Amino acid sequence: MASLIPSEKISIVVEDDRTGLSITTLKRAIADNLFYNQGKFPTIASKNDYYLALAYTVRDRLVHHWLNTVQTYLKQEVKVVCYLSAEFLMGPHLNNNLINLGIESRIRQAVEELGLDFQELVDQEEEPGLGNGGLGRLAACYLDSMATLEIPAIGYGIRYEFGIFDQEIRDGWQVEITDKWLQYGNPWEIARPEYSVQVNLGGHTETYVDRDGNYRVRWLPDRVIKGIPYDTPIVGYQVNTANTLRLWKAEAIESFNFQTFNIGNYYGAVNEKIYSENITKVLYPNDEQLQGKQLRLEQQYFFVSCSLQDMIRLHLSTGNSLDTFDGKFAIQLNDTHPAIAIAELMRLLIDERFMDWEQAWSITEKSFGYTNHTLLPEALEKWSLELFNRLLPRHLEIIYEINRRFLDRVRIKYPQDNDKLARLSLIDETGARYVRMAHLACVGSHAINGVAELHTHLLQQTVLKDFYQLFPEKFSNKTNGVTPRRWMVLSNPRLTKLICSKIGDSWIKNLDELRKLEQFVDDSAFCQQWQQIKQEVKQDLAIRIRQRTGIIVNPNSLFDIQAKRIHEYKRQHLNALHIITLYNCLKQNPNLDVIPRTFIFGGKAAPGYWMAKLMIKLINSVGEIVNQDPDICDRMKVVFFPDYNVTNAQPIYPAADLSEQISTAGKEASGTGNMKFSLNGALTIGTLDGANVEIREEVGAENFFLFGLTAAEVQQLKTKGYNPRDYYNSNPQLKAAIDLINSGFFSHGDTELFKPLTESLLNYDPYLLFADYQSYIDCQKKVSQAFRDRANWTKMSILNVARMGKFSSDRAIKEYCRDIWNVAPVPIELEDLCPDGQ
Ligand code: 7GP
Repeated sequence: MASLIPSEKISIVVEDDRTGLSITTLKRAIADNLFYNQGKFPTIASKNDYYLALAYTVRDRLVHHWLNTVQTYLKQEVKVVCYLSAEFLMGPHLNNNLINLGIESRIRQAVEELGLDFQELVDQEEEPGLGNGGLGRLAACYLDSMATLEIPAIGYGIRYEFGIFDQEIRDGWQVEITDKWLQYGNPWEIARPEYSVQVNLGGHTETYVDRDGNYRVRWLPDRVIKGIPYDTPIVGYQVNTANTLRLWKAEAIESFNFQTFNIGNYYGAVNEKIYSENITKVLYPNDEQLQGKQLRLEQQYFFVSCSLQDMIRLHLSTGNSLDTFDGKFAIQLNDTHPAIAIAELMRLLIDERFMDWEQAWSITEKSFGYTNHTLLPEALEKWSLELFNRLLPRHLEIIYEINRRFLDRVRIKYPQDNDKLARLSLIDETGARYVRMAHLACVGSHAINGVAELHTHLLQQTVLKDFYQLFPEKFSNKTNGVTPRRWMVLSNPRLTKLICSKIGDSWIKNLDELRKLEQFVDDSAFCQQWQQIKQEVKQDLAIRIRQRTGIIVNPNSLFDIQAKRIHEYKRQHLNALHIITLYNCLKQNPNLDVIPRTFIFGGKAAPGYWMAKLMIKLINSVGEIVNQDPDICDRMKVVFFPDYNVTNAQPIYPAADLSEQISTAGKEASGTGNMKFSLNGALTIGTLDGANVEIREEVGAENFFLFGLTAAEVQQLKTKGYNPRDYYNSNPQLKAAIDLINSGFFSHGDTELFKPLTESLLNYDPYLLFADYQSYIDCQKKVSQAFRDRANWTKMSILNVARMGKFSSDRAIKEYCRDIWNVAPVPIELEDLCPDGQ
């Protein structure tokens, strides 16, 4: 007799709650995690409990990728990129992981079917703000690209307990609030105390003779600290690869020093613990400004030593000898912050593994690459010999020896050129004596790179000129890039959808394919959709602005945005001078027909950088007057969006019409915000600085608003003798703007408040605002004119996006792999979870 129900109709698939992807399973997994991980009934669960339950549900679904990746690397003994960086500005993980795993829509559906608001849960995540700005965010984009390109990589850094401070604006001033990002737990990391290492500090060295009669050195430290690794998976976009971000936390060797404890010195014992844990307590919130603090050098040495010991452990664990170390690791120094790694690897190989100097040096040089991120002299790291010797006595000896051998070679190449020797030396002896970290990085690396064509060129002609003459073959350029996954797919879903509907989705992994959009610039329906999307995201941002600042802005106005760290060289105050100039014009001529603009600023100032903080106050003070002036009638609004970070940046880039990239030419190494804006369809007003030069080359001069002096002209003007007061005296508009500030008009009559800023401009103006002022004002007029023709503006916007292929971090990483690291992709196969069928 035939069965009542055909058998194929009753086949039931039971999915594992940890891996299954059906909506039913996902819902059950979230409920399960809520109950068993959070220990909560739905009735009393907070939003954060739900967020954590969701995060664990997603994490479960990537563990498989992660473990297989690690296993494959170990089994195949592949060469691994070790990206050493004091900063990784990752941004929130949840959404990014969903996109890269390709499970966003399912998860959203499951969450919504549970009666929860998906966005509300996403908003619960405290972003790991373990970086200041460009340098840290670049490291994060590179991790995404390496995983996506299936490049074996480990990001090594510091697990700061407090990341970059949260910014509040009170009475127009920046106020810093501690970033307690770990307070409600971090579901993305796994502690690996079993791989802890010890790091020494202080003390002294002594020589001894080993059994074979060789002279050796040992370091007798006076402090020993434990480094504990915390691992976070970095999932590639639609590949099986999940690489590792390994961040180190400092702890005392023993939780309590029992000897001290037993003799009754309880506080002394606890103090030692506190002292050790201090090392990874807080991120230094300065970008491009050296602080020279002992704790900072301790941080640098701590994470570098932990990471190198970890690499050696990994290498030896596969049965290899250290002779082949450089064939298995490509170590990239993200600026000089980890440059002490060069001396540390030498120490580990020579003192601890008894290798001879020549072999150790050959391995070291072949392993390291060094990326420079700034030409600003105040950012070039140097450490006083006194501090260095006190903290790292053995490393100072090694650096002296590296220097002795290096200068011997220089002497042969340039006989009797003592100036050259002094300029190249790893030790600065021009005044008080210092170790020059950039010099250590150059001598100890086989590759040195800048981050944009102009920047690399200037490096070779200025700060690293002598090194370039000595080793031209070490130098190359690697123009920065940004990941289109976070900075387009995640931040701008509407535009992503439109683009995919026209050219498919392969551009997400191969950004050059955006070129295919060019064929639609004359398709009026497409242009209309493009414009419509810009309008919608501007509306979204307008709502956020109102929520955060109370300011009501008009989404039809031109959104003119400058979002980046606040710094004199980035010239947010030049932008402010334009705003004041426009304001003066409107006051003089109230019926002037102008394009309504919303000026939006975002960015943090280093807490100790007084001038940058005053720039924030100026912007807010100008806003306070302009936004409420009835004569202006909503034709101008000035907004300072507080707490600019990755989370807040995501809705900002897509909403820009105009991107402000107005640094003094020759000062911005590359910029990456410039790329994110342009990728999202903003047009750029910018100088020929950093990667602006290459962006303009790619999008076409006719689609870029250029102004200002070139780097060469800046140099000439400075050499000739620059007098900002001449510009002030001869330019009535400029004079009116400065005078209005000085009159106390923006400061409730206080004529002193902004004096430090205006006086600095009038007397020094180190970043040549006055020299570029008129050119900037004229260019802004062209912007306004161009915005009147919306159809043409939209075309320019489309062409900007279509021509951004070069600025994918995938392109940049491929160049690093080919020219510096010599590593190749390693595809990951997902093995069965239970290979033996258990
Ligand atoms: C930044 C540069 O200012 C920026 O132009 C570049 O795009 C970015 O690095 C990535 O390369 N530098 C820093 O963030 C920084 O802190 C000091 O530099 C070493």
